[in-house]
Amino acid sequence: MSVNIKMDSICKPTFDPKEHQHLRYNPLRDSWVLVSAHRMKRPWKGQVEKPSEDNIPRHDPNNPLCPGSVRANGEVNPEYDSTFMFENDFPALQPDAPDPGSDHHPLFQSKAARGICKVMCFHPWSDITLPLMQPAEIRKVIDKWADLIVELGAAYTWVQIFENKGAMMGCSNPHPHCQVWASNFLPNEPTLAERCQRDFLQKHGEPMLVQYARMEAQAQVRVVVENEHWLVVVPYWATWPFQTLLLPRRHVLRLPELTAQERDRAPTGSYLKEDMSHWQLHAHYYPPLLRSATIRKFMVGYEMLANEQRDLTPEQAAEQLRKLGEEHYKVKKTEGDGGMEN
Ligand code: H2U
Repeated sequence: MSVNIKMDSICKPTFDPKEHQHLRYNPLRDSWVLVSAHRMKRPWKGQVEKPSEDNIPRHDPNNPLCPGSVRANGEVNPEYDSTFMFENDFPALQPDAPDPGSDHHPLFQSKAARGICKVMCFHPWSDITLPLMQPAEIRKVIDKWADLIVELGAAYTWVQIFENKGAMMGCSNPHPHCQVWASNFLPNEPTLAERCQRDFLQKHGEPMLVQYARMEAQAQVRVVVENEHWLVVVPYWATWPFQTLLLPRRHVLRLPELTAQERDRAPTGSYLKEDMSHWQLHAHYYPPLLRSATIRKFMVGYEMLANEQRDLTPEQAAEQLRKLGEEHYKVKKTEGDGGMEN
């Protein structure tokens, strides 16, 4: 017997998350992700993306999101000098779609989906993105988001604010903008996050993401950047290699509750009418990258058919992101010629 124990301890190396695959639990989705960091060692023979476009004109009269341009529906945009919002001319959700009725076979169910889709331009220039905008300009965007949550949240169950950024992620237009889709139903992801956070509060007596932010702030292993009010971490359960989660340090249900100071750096939000003390405002960032700005992560065979999987640990990703520093890559590039005119 004693020989066997000895053999065991000789043969089995101690667990190292960077070397040994393991599963991690995502408490917001009640699902597991397979972490196999040793796969980063494999040589890359796959697709290499083109670097993102650098020569975007500041103003293009043919771009329907620019000030003064004509949009697809024939309307002319005002000569806006800050944010600008309009109803999406190709909305996925409309307020008045007819009800398909509810008398359906269990295998062929459908129900009414109603809502509204808006597009919000962040800035009059096409060659700028949120990280390159001035804090006062970003603050206007955040205030507008908070107003939208109040306005649309009064009529709709869920208001989703999102930015599809870059051609790699299907963004149809380089002009800095986000979309806002408000729906009369709770979409799948918020439904999961809602149930998981409600259950967590019941079981553990504290909102999940409030406890999580505190523990990550203490551990300082997955924190990418933090300030007095906010924390950005690569979540313990991240699926995308460089996925990050933005969390307030205090308990905040919704975007409109943020103080002026907090709004100087804040994300999107949620709006539900019932008791939501289990909920915590948070924003997800899902860069589609695997190893660098030009090698992307494809969610394919195993991820589609079996389980989400990642190739480096969240701790390694956080370390890489921390090392990048705060200077925007475009500012670095143009340092020689005076940096971005902004
Ligand atoms: P994306 O780049 O994330 O696709 O967003 C641009 C949105 O702008 C897109 O949803 C809308 C598209 O429908 N749009 C208009 O509503 N009118 C236009 O004239 C051009 C684009």
